[in-house]
Order: sequence, then structure tokens, then C-alpha cells
Amino acid sequence: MARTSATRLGVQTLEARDNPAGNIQAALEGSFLTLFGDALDNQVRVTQTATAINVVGLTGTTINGLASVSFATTGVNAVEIKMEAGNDQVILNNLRPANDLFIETKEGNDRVTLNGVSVGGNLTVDLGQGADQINATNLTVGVDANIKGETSVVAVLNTASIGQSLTFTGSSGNDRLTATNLTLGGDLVASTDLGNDVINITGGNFGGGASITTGEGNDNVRVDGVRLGFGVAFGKDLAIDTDKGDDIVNILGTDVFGAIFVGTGEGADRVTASGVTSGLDAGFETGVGNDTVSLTNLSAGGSVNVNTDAGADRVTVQNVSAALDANLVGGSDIDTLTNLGITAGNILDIKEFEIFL
Ligand SMILES: [Ca+2]
Ligand SMILES: [Ca+2]
Repeated sequence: MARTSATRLGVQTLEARDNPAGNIQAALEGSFLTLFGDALDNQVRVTQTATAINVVGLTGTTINGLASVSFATTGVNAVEIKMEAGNDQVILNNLRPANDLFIETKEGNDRVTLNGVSVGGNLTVDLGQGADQINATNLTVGVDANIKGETSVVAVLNTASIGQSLTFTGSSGNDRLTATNLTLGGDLVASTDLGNDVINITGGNFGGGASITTGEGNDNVRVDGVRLGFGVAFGKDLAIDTDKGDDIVNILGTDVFGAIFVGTGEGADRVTASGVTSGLDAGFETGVGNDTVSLTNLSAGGSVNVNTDAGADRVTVQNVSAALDANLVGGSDIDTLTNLGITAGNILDIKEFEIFL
């Protein structure tokens, strides 16, 4: 094999760039607003007032080659924002499209901030690859909201009202959904795949149910102060599946119209349910590993089922009632049951525990 001569790399002088933060093409055609960024780090703030939409470039980003652009309008029908690659930042203040709002940020570590945004139709936020984040405060969506990323996504929703369902889709990185005061007409569907993921729902009313699937990794799921499944249509159940890893699940002060199912897979898991009602069954399966299950002030319209599988597990029950059966199964190895009170309308079956406190 012939030896190739080393290539001498010349040092080139970087050309001065007018727009290191790129340019965004903004247009309002009829009542359709579009913002198209480029491959650079685009940063933009859009503010809707009673008579205009103001589009301001931040930190050097230009809008149609200018520092800012203003469209005189009393409203928009739909908005499409595509920022392409780069570490982009999109801030939307009081934007109120009558129909859909679509945001796509692709590669790069992107930030999307929604302040007082009200979407008549569907909200889609597709953050693409990168360590992305969306923060929304006082968000209103008429139909569905769909937030997704392809590497890791952090979503912080502070007071959000969504007409139908919220879908949060993470990926192999560490994803986080923190929602405070979340009102849904339909379901919450959160799936975060691999990684150490956090789902934290504090205060809410879901007309539908919730499906939370966090994949392998050490995950932390907390559902606190939520009324769930009491709407007319949609799902009625709360289902949490954290798969392998050392997972923590807390269900606190929550009422579920349908059933509750928690499965934490392999790993040393900790599951707590306190101040919880289930209209149907309440089931907790913690898989192989040394797990801890604590059920306090829990009532189920159906059966209560606990199975901690292999491992030295610890189960505590206090003021737990099942309208039908109650089944507590410790699985193999030396398991400990602290029984401070559990009742069943039909059969109470406790087995495979070796230590009773
Ligand atoms: Ca860009
Ligand atoms: Ca991205």
C-alpha cells in the first residue's frame, strides 16, 4: 500500500460574517404566519398584541435581514415555525392562533418558551435531536398537544389547559416532564424510553386516563393531587410502567375513575400510594429486586393486588380497603410485611412473606 504524503493544512482566515446568529424569514400570508430559520443559532421573540405581531431577533439574529419585523394584524389562523439545525431559541408571548401552532427545531440544543399562548387547534412541538427544553406558562390548547424530542427533552408546563390529550415523547436520553396544574379533556400519554426519566404531575384534572411508560433506567414518577378519568370519553385508568432500573413511583392524593396499575420491572424499586382511590382494581408489581411498597389510605372499588416478586422486599399496608379481594404476594426470598390494616370485601390472601412486623 502506497504511503500517502501528509497533506499540509493551511490556516484560512475566517471570513467575517454579518449574521453569526443567522436570519429568519418571517411572512404573514393571509392569516398564516411562518418563521423559517437557518442552520445557525436562531433566536427570536414573537409577541402578539391587539393590532400586530412583532417578531424580534435576539442576540444578533435578524428577521428578513432586519433587527425586527412587525405585521399589522388583529389575529392569525395558523403558525408554522421551523428553525432548522443550530441551538435555537423561540419565545412566543401571547400568541393566539385560531387553529394550529407547529414548531420544529431539529438538531441542536433548543429552547422553546410559551408565555400565555392560546392555540385553537393542535399544538405540535418537535424538538428533534439535542438536549432540548420547552417551558410553557398559562398555556391553552383547543385540541391535542404533542411534545417530542429525539435525544432528551425537558418540558415544564406551569398551568396548562388542553382540550383533548397531551402526548409527551422522549427518547434515549434523560427526559423530564414537570406539569403543575394540568387540565386535560382527554388522556396523558407519556413515553420516555431509555434514560433516567422524571415524570412529575402536581395538581390536575384529566377527563381521560394516563399512560406513563419510562423504559429502562432509574426513573422517578410522581402523580400528586390529580383527579383522573372522570370525563365522558377517553381512558379511565392510571397505568405506570417504569421497566428495568431502580425506580421510584409516588401516587399521592389522587382519585382514579378506572383502575390503577403500577409495574416497576427489575431493580430495587420504591412504590408509594397514599390517599388514593381507584374505581376498579389497584395493582402493584415490582419485579425482581429488593423493593419497597407502601400503601396508606388506599381504597379500591375492585381488588388490591401487590406482587413484589423475587428479592428481599418490604411491604407496608395501612388503612387499605378492597371492595373485592386483597392479594399480597411477597415472592421468593425473605420478605417483610408490616400490616397496619387491610380489609377485603371478599378474600384477603397474604402469602410468601416470612417476617411480620
Ligand atoms: Ca437554526
Ligand atoms: Ca433539537
